[in-house]
Amino acid sequence: MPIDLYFATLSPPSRAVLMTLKQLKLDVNVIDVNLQKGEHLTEEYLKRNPQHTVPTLVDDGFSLSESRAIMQYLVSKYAPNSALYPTHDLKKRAHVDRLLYYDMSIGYAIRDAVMIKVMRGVEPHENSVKNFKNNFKVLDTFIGDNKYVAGNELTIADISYLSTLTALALNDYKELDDFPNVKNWFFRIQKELPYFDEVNGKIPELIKQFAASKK
Ligand SMILES: N[C@@H](CCC(=O)N[C@@H](CS)C(=O)NCC(=O)O)C(=O)O
Repeated sequence: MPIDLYFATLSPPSRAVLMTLKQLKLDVNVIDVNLQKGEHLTEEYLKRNPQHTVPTLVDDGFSLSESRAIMQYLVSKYAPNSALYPTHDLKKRAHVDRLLYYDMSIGYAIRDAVMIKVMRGVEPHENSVKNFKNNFKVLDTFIGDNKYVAGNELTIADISYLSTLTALALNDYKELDDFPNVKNWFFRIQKELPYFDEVNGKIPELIKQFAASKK
């Protein structure tokens, strides 16, 4: 039975899950959900995911939301203890988990300091800008000289952060200039992933179109 993924292209968490499925070379049935048309608010969708968010995964009748939980589930089930999510090594796994949680802070920081202009038409509050800088400074420190976010091997944390950071395409990634480790990692690692462009290649254009449509 193929895995169903309820998905929206502009949604970074949706793309993080799709990249994880591709990294694991799993067959997936991608179902586009049009959020503008409210397709995530139907009775049928809410039964699947009361949070009414994308992504939602349905695997063999098991329905799951929250992209990071989905990525953890997929690797734990289909590639247990792979470097991608080292399920049997408590400390390594805890470090990946920590980074996945921190990615949520990064996502909110981007939303409040960058996307707010597009979504609400207002300038970001100075505290949001400060918070953005503080969060990215921490991420820059986490990455340091590492090849990947969590160390020497690709993990689902890389995939999650890569996707989260694509929102910065809105301003051609100029915010990354102050965070050289993040910038270097972001542009280097995406080239290593053969599916990155297929999943994310159109985002810079789409995100700018979306911003223009909100003006
Ligand atoms: N923390 C969630 C966030 C999911 C989320 O907020 N998705 C947005 C699109 S990026 C969505 O579905 N919004 C519609 C809604 O909340 O009704 C995850 O990582 O899956």
